[in-house]
Amino acid sequence: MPLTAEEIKTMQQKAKDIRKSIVDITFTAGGGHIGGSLSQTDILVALYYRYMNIDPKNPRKEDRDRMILSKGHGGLGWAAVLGEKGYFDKALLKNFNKTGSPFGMHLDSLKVPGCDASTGSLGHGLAIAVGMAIGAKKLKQSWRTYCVMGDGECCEGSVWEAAIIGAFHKLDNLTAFVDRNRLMIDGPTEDITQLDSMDDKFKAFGWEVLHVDGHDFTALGGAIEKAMAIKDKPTVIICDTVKGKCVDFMENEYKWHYGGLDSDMRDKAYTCIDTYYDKVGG
Ligand SMILES: Cc1ncc(C[n+]2csc(CCOP(=O)(O)OP(=O)(O)O)c2C)c(N)n1
Repeated sequence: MPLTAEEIKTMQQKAKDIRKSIVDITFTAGGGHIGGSLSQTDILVALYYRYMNIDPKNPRKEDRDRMILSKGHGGLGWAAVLGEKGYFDKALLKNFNKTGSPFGMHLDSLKVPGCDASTGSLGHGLAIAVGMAIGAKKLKQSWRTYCVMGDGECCEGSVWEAAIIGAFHKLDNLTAFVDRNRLMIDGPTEDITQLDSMDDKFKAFGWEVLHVDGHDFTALGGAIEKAMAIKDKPTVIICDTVKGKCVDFMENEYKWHYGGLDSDMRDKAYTCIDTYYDKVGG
């Protein structure tokens, strides 16, 4: 069922709160992967606030849908989502990446409720997700596996090995996302190594490919629902996004892949987020 106007409004509000939380964590932690955390936010909000079968009070419930953040450096942004969803007390995020905190820069599945797999070394999440999806099929379980990758991450050959296996096993219970913000750690993806046409590449590997605006909840929701109905192959949703989304001095600047904020920059970032959501609602 398409998302209602009310659902979209709620998602915009959540995305706004989560983006502010990302700014806040980056400020208190003294630095973090803020650009990619801001680009992935709407994908995660759509999944966590509408589509995933989860219970934050029972994070290991057996029939839960699984989420692998393959671009593990987005852990800061993922923690903001998990905190907002109530997997743990949000106040814990004040100590993000500090000694004794459960949160390192990359989330640890043994320490962070809601984190199904520890990631950070790029190129491994899709293989983990493929394994989980094969497991669900073997156990005749109906839960789904979701995997969010970075576009720069797709330079890793292991992504494509996993893609081959996913298609071979006809994993229609697996939906992958590519956060296609077109920037990696040190510049534009197309200047460093050509990834276009990513659609054609995944198609050639036997995947269903959907391509959407990764900041448009209606489009994201439509694609996620379509993927659930596809039979006999996995789906990848390539999401056109903006690195640093909502913070004007970070948008499309690869230098904001990782950075720190002083209190002036933090306040400017809050203002940018407020201005954006005043326009789009939320
Ligand atoms: C195997 C591996 N090599 C290098 C790195 C260092 N690294 C961290 S983030 C990053 C760039 C990733 O770019 P992208 O996937 O596009 O991430 P996004 O723009 O979505 O943040 C790199 C090279 C790593 N984490 N793992």
